[in-house]
Amino acid sequence: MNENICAISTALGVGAISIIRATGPEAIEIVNKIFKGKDLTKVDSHTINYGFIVDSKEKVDEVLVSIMRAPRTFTKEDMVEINSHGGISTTNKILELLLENGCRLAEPGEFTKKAFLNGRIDLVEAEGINDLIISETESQRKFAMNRLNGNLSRLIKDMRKDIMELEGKLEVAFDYPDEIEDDEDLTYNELKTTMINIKNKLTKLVNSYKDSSIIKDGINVSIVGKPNVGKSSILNHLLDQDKAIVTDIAGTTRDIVEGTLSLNGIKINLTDTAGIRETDDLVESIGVKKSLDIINNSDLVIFVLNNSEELTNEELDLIHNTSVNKIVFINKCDLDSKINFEKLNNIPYIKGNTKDANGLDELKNRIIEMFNLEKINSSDFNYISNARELSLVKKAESVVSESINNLNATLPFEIVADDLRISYIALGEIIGETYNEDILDEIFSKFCVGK
Ligand SMILES: Nc1nc2c(ncn2[C@@H]2O[C@H](COP(=O)(O)OP(=O)(O)OP(=O)(O)O)[C@@H](O)[C@H]2O)c(=O)[nH]1
Ligand SMILES: [Mg+2]
Repeated sequence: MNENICAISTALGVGAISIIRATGPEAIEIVNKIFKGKDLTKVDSHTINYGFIVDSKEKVDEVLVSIMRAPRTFTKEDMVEINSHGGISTTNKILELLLENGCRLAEPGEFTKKAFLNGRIDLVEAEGINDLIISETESQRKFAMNRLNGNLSRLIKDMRKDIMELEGKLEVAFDYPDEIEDDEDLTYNELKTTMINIKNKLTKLVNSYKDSSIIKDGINVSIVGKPNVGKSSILNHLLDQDKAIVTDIAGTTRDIVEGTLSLNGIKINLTDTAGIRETDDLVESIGVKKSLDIINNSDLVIFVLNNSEELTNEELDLIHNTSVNKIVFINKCDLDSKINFEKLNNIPYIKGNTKDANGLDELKNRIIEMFNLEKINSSDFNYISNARELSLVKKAESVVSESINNLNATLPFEIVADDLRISYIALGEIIGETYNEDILDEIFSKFCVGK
């Protein structure tokens, strides 16, 4: 923990500025050894200092060095940030000098790990930092900021406080049963109400996991149908770019074509597929197999039909036999229709054409409705975000449910209190009140080096 670590914190490449960071009890002394300018060991905390990084006497770069002394820093240890000119060789050279002078190369996320171990942030907030760094959409950013701001941590801490109080009351009741009658506050009903309240909050968190996966990973949408119905044209329109090749030759798309768009701030991972048909062409048949596989890995399938051709049994079978969410898009509605709509058997459809971009807004709105994207985007973003948190919240939820049952069954207060303690510990694990090294390693290994 007390080691001095360093890393390049900006992306390594050609850029105006790079930041090389160091933290630890001797971080300032180490940087001072390779700095020509003021004596950094004597400057005030939270100052930016102009000078040069030097190797023996040779100037390596002209830099600005931020000095931040413990404990008012990200890691709660002394911290130095060197703003150098960007570029691969200068940045690497400065890192090399820090390594030669006593720093060790930081592991991924090690700065944040120090911040956690030194009690500056909890685990939920730490994960929020990484979520923020990797966020691509507006809702991913809001979601990450909510964690980083400590809103989810507060919710969990409040629940733990309620559980602790409840446990205290139950223990009093167990130790001094006579006092129950005298103490108006301590009635079964009140205890039960508090426990049900906690249980409801936990259930809400468990249910939030679905929405948080949508925010974090986006929605996988595939565009599927016979050759030449206009799948690639639809992809290009939705992405607003000419990503996939469009021709009037059936079998143009042979491999998948992917792109992303944002709907209500949520990432939509769109996949255009090879038109599905029987074919002797080896390459095309592999593409067709891929198309069929993709259907089952999608959150939503857009089945495209050609308005100017009759519906085939293969198309109907595919639509009816697909169990994932689906939207039927009848394309080429600028042409005369040959579709027998009755055969669709009440499956809802959208009519449109890509020539005038008709029906595509309706298609987007249907996706927004189907996945409740408006609600997700206007919610409080107090969601749990990964399998670790989900399993711990589920554990707490089931134990609280169990203790409500035990209270109903008038089991001894001691048993109810024991169960509540288990839920208290499980919630504590989410914020890192208790942890083991493996869990920390797993969490921080996903971070960038230098964060
Ligand atoms: N009239 C009309 N033609 C369209 C429409 N949408 C696409 N097309 C034309 O239909 C042909 C096939 O379009 P694509 O988008 O390549 O069709 P696809 O389904 O991707 O075809 P494959 O990749 O072969 O499976 C092209 O000539 C398009 O210009 C439409 O709404 N109306
Ligand atoms: Mg195509």
